[in-house]
Order: sequence, then structure tokens, then C-alpha cells
Amino acid sequence: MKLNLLTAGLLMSLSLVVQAAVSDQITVKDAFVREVPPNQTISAAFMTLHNNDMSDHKVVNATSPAAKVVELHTHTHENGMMKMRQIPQIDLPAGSEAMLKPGGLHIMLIDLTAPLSSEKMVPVTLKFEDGSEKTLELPVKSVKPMGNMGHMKH
Ligand SMILES: [Cu+2]
Repeated sequence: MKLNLLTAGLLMSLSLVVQAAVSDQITVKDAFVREVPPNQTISAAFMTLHNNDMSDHKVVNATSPAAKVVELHTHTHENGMMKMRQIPQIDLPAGSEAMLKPGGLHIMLIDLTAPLSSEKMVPVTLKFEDGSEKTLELPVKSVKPMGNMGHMKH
């Protein structure tokens, strides 16, 4: 009986080794944080996430030392107006890309701890459904305002 438990334990740890962390299956490109005026305390991070795995994955959380609150957001159309809302996860379908871009999915940085400057990189950590994490260093870039569907009205 004791031996069986040992064997089971060994098998379990073996399968853990074989199964790669989700963070290793995801490639990130074109990541940046939107430049905002020094008096503005919210901004957002955008990027393209590619899931190289054959199963679906998801981003379940994001954190950054640059903001007190970090939320996963999307935009929806409501009565002809663009509105942002918080979502519990960002889906990463197997073998395809999820694009975080202005007017769509984004990582909201609320209550910036310091003004964003173009010389500084902003660390953002993505957490996946298996608990694995990926920390990125994002450059700060200016994004053209898109008419009146801006980010200011939260
Ligand atoms: Cu938002």
C-alpha cells in the first residue's frame, strides 16, 4: 500500500514535469502601454497574445507595480456608445491570436503609482489559468485618440 502511494506520487510528479506551464505556450508581441498626460491616473496596456498550444488557455489576472489596480477589460457597444467593462478572463483559443487593442480588449491600469514616461519600461505580469505567470516589460507609446470613444470616461 505504501509502495502504491509512492508510485502514484512519482507518476504525478512526472506528469507535472511533462506538462509545460501555460506561460511557456504563449508568445507576446507588439506590447505597449498607452502614454497619458502626467495628470491622468489611468492608462491601458495592449498586446497580441499568440497561443502556440493545441488547447485553449486564458489570462485570468494581470498585475503591475505601475498601478494600484489592474483589471482585464473589453469594450462593448451599448446604445451606440462604446463602453468599457471588466471581464474575468481573456480567452486564448488554441493555435490562434488574441489581440488587445484600443477599442477592444485591454489591460486597464487604474491609479498609476507614478506618471508614465516614454523613457521607462512598465512591468506587467500576466497570470494564466494554471497559475503560471509571464512578466513583460512594456514600452510607453502614444496612441492617436479615436474620436469620442476615448478611455477617459470610465
Ligand atoms: Cu478599460
